[in-house]
Amino acid sequence: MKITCVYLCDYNDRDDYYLSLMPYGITSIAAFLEKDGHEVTLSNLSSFGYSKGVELTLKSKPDAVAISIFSFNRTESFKYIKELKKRNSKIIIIAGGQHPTFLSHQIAARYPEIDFIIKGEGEYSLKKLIDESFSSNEKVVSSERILDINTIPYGSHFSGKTIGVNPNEQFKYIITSRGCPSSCTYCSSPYFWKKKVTYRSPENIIEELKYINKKFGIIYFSIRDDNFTLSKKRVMEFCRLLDECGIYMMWNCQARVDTIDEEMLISMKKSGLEHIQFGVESGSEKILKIYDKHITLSKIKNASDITRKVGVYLSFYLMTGMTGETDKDTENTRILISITKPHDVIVSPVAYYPGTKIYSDSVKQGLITDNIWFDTEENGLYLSDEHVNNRNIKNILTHSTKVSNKSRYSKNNFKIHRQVTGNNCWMNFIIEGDHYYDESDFKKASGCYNSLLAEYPENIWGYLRMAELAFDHSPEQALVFFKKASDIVPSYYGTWLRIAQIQLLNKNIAEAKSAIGQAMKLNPFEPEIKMFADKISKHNKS
Ligand code: B12
Ligand code: SF4
Repeated sequence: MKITCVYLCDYNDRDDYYLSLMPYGITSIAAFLEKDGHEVTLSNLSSFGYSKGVELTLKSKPDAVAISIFSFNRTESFKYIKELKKRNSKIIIIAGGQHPTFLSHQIAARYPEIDFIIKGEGEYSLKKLIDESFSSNEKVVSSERILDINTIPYGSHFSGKTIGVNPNEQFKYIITSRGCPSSCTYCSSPYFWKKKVTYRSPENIIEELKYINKKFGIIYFSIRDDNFTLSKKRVMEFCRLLDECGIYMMWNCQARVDTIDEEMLISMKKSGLEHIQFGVESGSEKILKIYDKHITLSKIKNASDITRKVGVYLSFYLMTGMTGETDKDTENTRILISITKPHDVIVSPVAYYPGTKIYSDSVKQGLITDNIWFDTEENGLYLSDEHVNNRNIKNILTHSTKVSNKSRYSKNNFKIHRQVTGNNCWMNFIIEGDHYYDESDFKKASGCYNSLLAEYPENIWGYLRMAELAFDHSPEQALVFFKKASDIVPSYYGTWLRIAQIQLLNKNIAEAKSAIGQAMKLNPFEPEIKMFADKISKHNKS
């Protein structure tokens, strides 16, 4: 069967990096259906808008369209669905994802254009519908949890036709587990995954990393699990294998502050962890209790201290605008930032999402009804008014910038990092070298990167950093380093772009053209590559 797997964000958000990215779930569904023998197109229509998106979809003549809907892209998605059905009523439309899972019956009643709504984990339920040629009389289908997620292909393994998908960006976000045992009141994960966690094995994750490294030249990845550090045993084995396989990818992940310890963080850093994001949410115990977060300020401080001691960049997710939150609570968040010294913070206003306790409590109390999702086209529906949220966000961000400027890692920190991790940790050289680079102390930076290469001659990051250091004053030397980097990971587009730039500086037009052609082949989506390719072609003509 011909199936198109679709995602599109609101057209106004088309330039927002995160909103315009395809969610992992729909890529997983596409890879699964492809493995099952179907002709699948993976279609990210975010940059086209619903109307052009429909045109593009019709061109590939699908029998069925599977669309992933979140709350923030519901309006554009529903417009797309209506238009698609109007243009070709024979196409079967199946909707799934977080938003339809929790509002299935309301959506089914309002959108007769949708043939089926699948609640929960979609792979096998969708397969069943297809295998039965969509003969089910039930419009809303519930899914069973997949017990062994190692048996399904990972999203990046999809090899069919794509529209609007940049694999270099898309597939660097990976999911290694599904679900979370906690029950924070603002999050829909506990209801969606019923608090049951399923894990991919460390071997399975490493296989994906080797694959994306080789095929797409991805050298930095991001683990987006609800809480990657939930199982210490799994994390330790993952880090051991990643370290052992010698691909030297840098990475980041998100975690709860109560599920990390020093030993784990050391292993993570040694395997390439650069940056950890903790779900901290607030510096007020009162607000943390309202969120049912089950963490304390002392746990937050402890996790932050360990992170700074081991020498990984520390980042907090924070929220503001909870009902009952006062200026005193915001002040407590500022105090927490001063004490814990995160390198960066991300602050979001508390939003209603279906499937969260905050949402169902507000419905029960009669404060809102499910109609809010249909009566307004707003992407985000927030608990507090915009003015208060914006003021608090600005307040916290301004403070955090001041703190992070003062609390960058310094010489003393580096000494401790080396003591804690031991000498065999390549990330120490990177973090230390980058610090000196930012301070314009190029001699010291070069010392760090050189030491890295002396110990790890196959580490691409060492060559990339040395090349950047040499770029302005010694392009010839930079070229040597970039060429070495391209030998290690030939499919990384960034190296080819830089090689092209140096070749143009050296007036080697043919070499510049060849290198930019290579970069363009590897990543035709990158604006800088396109611009440079245009520049070279103009150069040729003149
Ligand atoms: C990873 C993640 C991200 C990553 C996404 C990276 C990527 N390329 O995937 C990043 C950091 C970019 C991100 C950003 C945002 N996120 Co986010 N994110 C998550 C998180 C933690 C995991 C999602 C995930 O991949 N899960 C694993 C996969 C396998 O599950 P899944 O996506 O749900 O897909 C399965 C099912 O839903 C279903 N399914 C999905 N689509 C379809 C379609 C069909 C046809 C069928 C049959 C089935 C089906 O089958 C899939 C496979 O089993 C969830 C929380 C959670 N636990 O789900 C929040 C979550 C999805 N994010 C959320 C939000 C709000 C956002 C942002 C808007 C935040 C912001 N303000 O910028 C942006 C939006 C970006 C985007 N395009 O999604 C909300 C969405 C709430 C809602 N109702 O809309 C969630 C649920 C967190 C929450 N608040 O509770 N996010
Ligand atoms: S916010 Fe994080 S820890 Fe809390 S329930 Fe959601 S995924 Fe789990």
